[in-house]
Amino acid sequence: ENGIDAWLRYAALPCDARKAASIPAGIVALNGTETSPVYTAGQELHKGILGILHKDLAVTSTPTNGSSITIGTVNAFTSTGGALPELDLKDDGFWLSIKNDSVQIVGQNERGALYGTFQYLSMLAQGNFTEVAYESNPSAPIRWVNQWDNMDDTGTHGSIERGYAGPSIFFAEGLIVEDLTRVSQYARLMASIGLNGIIVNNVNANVNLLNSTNMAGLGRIADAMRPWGVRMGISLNFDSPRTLGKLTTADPLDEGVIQWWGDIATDLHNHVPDFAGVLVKANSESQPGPLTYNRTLADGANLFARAIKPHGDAIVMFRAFVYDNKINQTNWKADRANAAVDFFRDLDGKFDDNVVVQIKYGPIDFQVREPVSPLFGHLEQTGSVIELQVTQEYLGQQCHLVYLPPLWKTILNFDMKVDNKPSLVRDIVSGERFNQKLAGYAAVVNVGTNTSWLGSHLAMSNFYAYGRLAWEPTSDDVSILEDWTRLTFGSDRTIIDTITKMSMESWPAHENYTGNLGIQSLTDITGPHYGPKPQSQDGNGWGQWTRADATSIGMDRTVWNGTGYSGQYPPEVAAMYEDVETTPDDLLLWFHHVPYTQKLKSGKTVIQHFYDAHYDGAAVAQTFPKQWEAVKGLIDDERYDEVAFRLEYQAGHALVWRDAINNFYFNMSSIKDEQDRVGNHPWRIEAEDMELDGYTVIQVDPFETASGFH
Ligand code: BDP
Repeated sequence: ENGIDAWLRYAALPCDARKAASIPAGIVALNGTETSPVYTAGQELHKGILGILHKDLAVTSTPTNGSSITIGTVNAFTSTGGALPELDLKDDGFWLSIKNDSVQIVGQNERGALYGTFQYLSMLAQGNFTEVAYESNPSAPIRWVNQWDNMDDTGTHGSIERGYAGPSIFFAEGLIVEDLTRVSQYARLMASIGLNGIIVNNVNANVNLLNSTNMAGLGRIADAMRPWGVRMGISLNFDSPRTLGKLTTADPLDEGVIQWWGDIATDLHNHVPDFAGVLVKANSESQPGPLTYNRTLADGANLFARAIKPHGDAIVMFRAFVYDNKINQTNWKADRANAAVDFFRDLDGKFDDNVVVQIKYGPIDFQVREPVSPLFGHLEQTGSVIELQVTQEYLGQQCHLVYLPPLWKTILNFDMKVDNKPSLVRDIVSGERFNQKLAGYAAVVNVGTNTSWLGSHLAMSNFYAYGRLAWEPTSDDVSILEDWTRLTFGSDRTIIDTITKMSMESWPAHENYTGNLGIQSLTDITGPHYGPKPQSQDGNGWGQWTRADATSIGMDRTVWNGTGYSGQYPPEVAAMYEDVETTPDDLLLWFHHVPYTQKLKSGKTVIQHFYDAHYDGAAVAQTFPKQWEAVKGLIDDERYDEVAFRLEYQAGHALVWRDAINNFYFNMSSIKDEQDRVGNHPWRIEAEDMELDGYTVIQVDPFETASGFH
């Protein structure tokens, strides 16, 4: 059990359950073309039933009136004489009916039929044989993943920006790898959770992806993913006409540039006829963009939109993550969080109809706690896509267990109250609130060659849940987790209860021991984004800025006295954040600069809350290894040991976090912990008091994380 099949293991049900199960006699997939998703669905069903029930069903493409599982599109069903009820299916939606010895899996399109098949298989794998008859439609048309894979020119495999599971499954030595087995396995995982598109290369894009060898390689990637209904797109580098095309400019209004991108689009379309679209990061973190040529971001987006328009329904995902990392933070009014709305507010209505704006869930960057990006309330004439992050860049990089759906749901369920009308983020990104045809979800996933995909078995629950939530954002985060657990580790109640309890405790615990009250992940911001380094948050353009000094802490983002950020929300929400009294405690320091002695709604002071929360969070992490022991012997040793190792590490690292942050603020504020714990661990055996072989003493940065600080 090395994790390669993730939640698609199709492990055999117990013998009694297998014997009791009644299943139709054969499989009919109403498309015999090997590259079609319906064909794929038939093969997958065969494989799954063989694994789960040890039954070897024949697969044909000829319809039958006898006992069968029939898979196909609405059209294929009706044209072969199949009787269907009145259906109201959206693109990618499906109808699933299980009755006696007849199972019907009907997709609005081929992809939908495949999704319905995976749904059926998920039931079988969980030992669920109930009769059902229902329709299921995705909440939004765009449900994509973003890979941040590099095309490094050297080395055997491409590296992955913020990837923690080894090198790329797509690229090596500046080219697309020959063996795309892992790519098609990845597409299979995506399809099983309803994901329909992928951007394969880093947003910090390498122009060499567009050379002729790689164009052909892109065609091969698309071929590998197409049978799973996954469409491929790429990130583009705005400067390509200059750097690759040797033009003198990349100005989006220049005729030569327009022509150059038009040719590229034609070339792409020739290799990938069902090309999904392009993702563009422009004028951000030193990436080139239209602002360099005094053009608007909309001019930049429309350049690509017009280039791809003649070739099918491909789209431009233009990223709202545009900010100046050289911003001068000594200016009290400067605020990186303002950037997205500042840049995009006036552009609504200026984008072509095949452009969507991809917005990170918070205004900064995937922090452990952020308010919802106010930009979701500003784009009424352009579709919005929410960008989430499965790869745990700031949240322990898969060395810490952090189950993310509770965080995501906090964002998706937030009501922006645009025009005083209910405006939940999930209804904005479904396209419903502003009546947008194109809208949806993107998540930075960054799987690598490691057989566990993400480098950690438990982290895969986040990937699984991402797909499930993009399909249906009101789904319950615990039941998603329970499904995942049953499929990944088995149905034993102890396994389910253990994983559920730890996972549901994990985000609050992580927030507690890393940075609470909206002060964000106090990590090493200019370096690897790993481990505590609160002092790196201020004094540079990348940081989150805590404005901590000897007496007070927090960013004043009010309109009346601060950076004005709270005024970017619709009036009701803005009023809530503007006032320190109505700002929820968990975002207090995001919006307000207050004394360490400020009382919270709990009655505690800010500084005492810091101390207590860090102790509480670390204490929870201490219980994880012990909790995990409950599943020993109930799951395979290989995955048991790998998870145990990580949880043990997390327990230790949570202590490092706790003490580093607490010591840092104790030093800064000189306010003692009421319980006198901070800086006071008489029972601890310090490394320098021990005699150890084979170790050298090194300087640890930041010094608060080092042993012997006191
Ligand atoms: C930050 C990452 C950086 C990405 C950037 C982005 O640290 O590696 O390039 O976001 O999303 O989270 O463009």
